[in-house]
Amino acid sequence: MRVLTHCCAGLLAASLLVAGSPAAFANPSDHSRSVVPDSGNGNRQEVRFATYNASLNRSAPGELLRDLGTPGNAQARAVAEVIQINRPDVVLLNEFDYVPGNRAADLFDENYLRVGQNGKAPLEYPYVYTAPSNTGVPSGFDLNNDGSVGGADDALGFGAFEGQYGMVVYSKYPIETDSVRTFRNFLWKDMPGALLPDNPATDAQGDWYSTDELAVLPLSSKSHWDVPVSIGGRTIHVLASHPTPPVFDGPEDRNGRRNSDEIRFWSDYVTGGDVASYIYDDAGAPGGLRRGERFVVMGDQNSDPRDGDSLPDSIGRLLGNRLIQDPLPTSEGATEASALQGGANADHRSDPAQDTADFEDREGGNLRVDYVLPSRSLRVTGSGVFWPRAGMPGSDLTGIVPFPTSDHRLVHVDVTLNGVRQR
Ligand SMILES: [Ca+2]
Ligand SMILES: [Ca+2]
Ligand SMILES: [Ca+2]
Ligand SMILES: [Ca+2]
Repeated sequence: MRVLTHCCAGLLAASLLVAGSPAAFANPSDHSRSVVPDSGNGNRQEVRFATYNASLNRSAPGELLRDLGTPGNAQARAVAEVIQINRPDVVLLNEFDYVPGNRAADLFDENYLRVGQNGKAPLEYPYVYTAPSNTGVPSGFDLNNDGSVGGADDALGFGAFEGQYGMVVYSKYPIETDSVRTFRNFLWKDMPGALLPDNPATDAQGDWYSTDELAVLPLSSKSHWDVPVSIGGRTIHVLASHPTPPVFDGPEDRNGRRNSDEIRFWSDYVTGGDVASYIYDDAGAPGGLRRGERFVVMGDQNSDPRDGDSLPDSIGRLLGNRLIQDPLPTSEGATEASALQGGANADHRSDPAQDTADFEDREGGNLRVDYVLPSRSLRVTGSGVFWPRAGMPGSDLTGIVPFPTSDHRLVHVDVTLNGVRQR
């Protein structure tokens, strides 16, 4: 199943869940990342960041709420087990339908993450952030130029209903809710050099979208969020998004072009200064990150560095930003799957060990699309993709079509912070 990924932007809708102690670790692998006394000032703290396109999207409004309302949904249980095995401190879930009032996000926490799945230790995330998505919001225009107005393809972001394919951040550390910035409403046309698509049937250039359409069309197919997380007195900006897949369009490549610019947004944002001066958030505040801020770009970017259908250099521009480091997470399962599944995988140029999604293999093949990219100011101590080889523990959770969890795999990166305040 090639699941679409389009996501959101929006109102500040973080909620503080049950105020359990973030330090109440319940698993040996958690202890390995707990506070360690440092020889100098303060302490050393290891923090695991993860991104996971969990495919917890449904085909109609209300369905996810119903599935998460009880602890018995098989897919949600398997997704929670994957998270409990990997035990991230901060995790972004893509393809998680947004329900106003954070209801779906809260139910997944309460009925799944806080319940030990299949013998795994429960997880407590006292902090969660989610917000509305552009997916499924009617634009009022014929954005796909098929002669009629309405439906998933004419929405501000592809989606059958408002909030479909949304996203959510769970954190063991406090989210600085008052400082969250969202970029759901930033207009695509306001990005300098925007790759606006062309209608090949007309002489005019860059005219796939009319002036009236460009006046309402956001850059973000879902949303772009800057979610600051406070860890021992240090702030790390979690930069979350889910650019549109670069497919499901025509020769004009409107989705490929939007995908590329959605990724470029974060490169400009972390560069800051004049490069980011065109950016404005949903509250009207201009600009990008200040120099020296720590950050982690996370999410399903729907772009492989060398394979697949995204525009050349889409993810490459982000990976090549001198402020960003790429820990190159890998798994043994991805290498095995590429060889076993063959087809398009045989012609791929990217190292199959870095693939993070198991897509169809006739034309597309498996790709690296899910990323955790820390700022160079953070010290990386580990990384990985949760994709066990067939028959190994956990392989029943990744599986093959039809997937028990998702066609994507959880990606994690560990960083060490020095000189943090003891909690
Ligand atoms: Ca249409
Ligand atoms: Ca034209
Ligand atoms: Ca495949
Ligand atoms: Ca591949």
